[in-house]
Amino acid sequence: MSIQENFELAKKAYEKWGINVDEVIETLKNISISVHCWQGDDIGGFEVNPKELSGGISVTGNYPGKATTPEELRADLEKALSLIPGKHRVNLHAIYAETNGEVVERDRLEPKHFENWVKWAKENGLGLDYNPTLFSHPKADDGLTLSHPNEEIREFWINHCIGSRKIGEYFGKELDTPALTNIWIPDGYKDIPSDRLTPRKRLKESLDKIFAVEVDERFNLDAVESKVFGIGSESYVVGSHEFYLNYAMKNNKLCLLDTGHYHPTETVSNKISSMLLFSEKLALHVSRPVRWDSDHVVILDDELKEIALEIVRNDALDRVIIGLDFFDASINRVAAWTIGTRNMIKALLNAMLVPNEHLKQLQEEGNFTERLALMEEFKTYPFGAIWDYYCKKMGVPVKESWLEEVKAYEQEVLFKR
Ligand code: RNT
Ligand code: ZN
Repeated sequence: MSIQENFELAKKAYEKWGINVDEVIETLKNISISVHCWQGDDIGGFEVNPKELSGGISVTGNYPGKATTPEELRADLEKALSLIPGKHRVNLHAIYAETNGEVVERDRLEPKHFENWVKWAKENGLGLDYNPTLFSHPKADDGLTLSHPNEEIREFWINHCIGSRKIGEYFGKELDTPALTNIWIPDGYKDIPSDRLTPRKRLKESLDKIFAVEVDERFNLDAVESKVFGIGSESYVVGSHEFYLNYAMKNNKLCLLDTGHYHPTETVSNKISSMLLFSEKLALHVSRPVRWDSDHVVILDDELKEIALEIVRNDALDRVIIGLDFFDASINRVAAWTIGTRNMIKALLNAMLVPNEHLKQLQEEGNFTERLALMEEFKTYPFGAIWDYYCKKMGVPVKESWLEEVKAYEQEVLFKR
């Protein structure tokens, strides 16, 4: 049976439940995922004197072919994006600035250092998002940045974050879609602190200074990302969930929830509705923690499906900014992007192909038997047939055929590096 025939049959099955498949496809087309550039080069970046990755995060593996120049990284991203249906965004970090061989300290970075990225984004119809880089730097060697006891160090990072918001604003203006500028810091202690309050007070003051600078919200949105622990900050993280949740609420900033940054039995899917009741917008870093915040490639697992369901059933597609955050150097990096991003889109499609209103109603009526029965039955509805049709319609490879393109690219480009 052809893709079209399979699609027609599947469509009928969904239509029985009042799901308008054509509408679902139109909606899906307009959802942009923010694809993180750092999967392409193991969070290396292009600084003139690059420092080893620090900040308690880690990339393992040495699969050949990683991008070592901006041109290579953009080419690899283009390849991956050509295998992913829809129009998306690319998420940059400050270390991906292009300074023409000149050493430019991070607190001196300006929009001009990202001109090539913006030009490329325009050519490819992409939006851009941004992150200041507060790790892999001598001034972050103590494991403290915005909360550092030394004022000069704090000032350096404050200025870096202020400059970053302006770079975000520049992206938003140039590309006609607001950039999300997300602040994540590694600050914390390996061992039990004797004072938890003082570093948090300093972080609060630093953030106040960063956000005191006026940046146009039409072009740049500010987010803050919490964490529960990192390598070397096992006992205490300054920017904890409660810290940023309160900070964001009081100061009208976005909270960014990373799926690897909570206790193992705590899920982001269960937090989304609570966040949406109190904030207009919410940002996500969709990742896959395996035993710890390991940043594995996102797979179509129960939690990913549940996250997508929460966004869709709460009618929040335009309120949740979906970004990805994983880095695996043990497999082909273009494939990693493709697998993870296609899965995020698949999860959203799956969520739209569920009779969400009917299931809500059953719950309201206390009919938990039917709620469970239908939720389970829908797991084996022919959602793959709709996905295949969608890929075909969007002009990207259907099913696993994208793998052939990655293999060819590997032979022709990646292995020759
Ligand atoms: C680290 C955070 C952070 C980084 C990226 C590179 O635990 O998740 O978002 O992964 O900024
Ligand atoms: Zn993250």
